[in-house]
Amino acid sequence: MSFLKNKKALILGIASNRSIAWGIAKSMFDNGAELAFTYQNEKLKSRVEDLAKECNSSITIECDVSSPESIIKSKEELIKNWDEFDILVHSLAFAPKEELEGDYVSKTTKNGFETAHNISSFSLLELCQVYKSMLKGENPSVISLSYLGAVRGMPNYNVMGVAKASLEANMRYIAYSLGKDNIRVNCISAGPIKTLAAAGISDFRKMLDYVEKNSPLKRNVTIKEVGDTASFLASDFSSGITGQTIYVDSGFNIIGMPALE
Ligand code: NAD
Ligand code: 0WE
Repeated sequence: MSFLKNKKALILGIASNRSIAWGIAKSMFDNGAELAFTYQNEKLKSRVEDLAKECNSSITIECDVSSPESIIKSKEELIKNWDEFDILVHSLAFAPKEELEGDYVSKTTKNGFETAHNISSFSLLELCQVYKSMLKGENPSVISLSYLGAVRGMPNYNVMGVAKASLEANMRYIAYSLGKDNIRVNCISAGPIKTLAAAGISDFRKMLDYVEKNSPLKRNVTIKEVGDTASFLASDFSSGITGQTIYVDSGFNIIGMPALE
């Protein structure tokens, strides 16, 4: 299939071949899109270059969303390769590690709250502000990644849950604003997946087991499944969809009670 033929996608958020952004890149490439990638810092550069090669891409650009200058520089680099593009994938989040364990009220700091919101939510708006003038295809699409902790209380997810609630509301306001430019903006709320961002999170294995036991599909989701949904949201097949949070979570978000046996 090549329903993304003639579309160009900029992918932010690859840290390894387990990254959700890599599942998205692979799916979009397999469906015919042309890709460009950003990496957060020098440490991730060669890894992203190697993965870009697997998608026949040599466009890899540094972009640290904590720095407004870095975002602007990334656009100046991209424009050397592309006049315009169709798809922007925002697959990144960060909160200081200490904030992702223990009791929310006791442990959350002003600095942790600010960092989580800046990196995980505000960055989506800033990227849209900077890249809006280049998002000029037939049906441009912006996609971000969220998690159920945005709308439900969860152990340990803490300030990241509040930042994801902000991300989802931010996504809706950006969708409202950019609709007149025919740019669609949506989130995918993914179930838990063992990526670098999940490494070292205490009890992550228990969360995967809980989803396997209690979700309607009785299993966890893969980065390929998240990637294929992102391909749909990037494609002309979803041209009437904007401002939505789509769950790719084996149906876990709909359950009312854990399995009884
Ligand atoms: P990952 O560690 O592979 O990716 C996180 C990415 O964020 C990394 O590439 C990292 O470089 C990037 N990043 C962090 N701070 C940055 C900054 N200042 N500037 C630029 N990039 C920065 O982990 P992942 O699980 O693939 O996470 C991708 C997205 O998916 C995140 O938004 C995460 O919240 C979301 N998500 C993850 C899960 C899960 O269980 N893994 C579930 C639902 C949603
Ligand atoms: O969004 C996430 C994780 C995002 C994340 C991960 C880290 C780990 C390393 C943000 N910041 C950091 N900071 C670090 O220093 N997920 C949806 C995965 C995740 O993380 C959890 C989860 C789940 C699920 C943390 C606690 C509880 C559940």
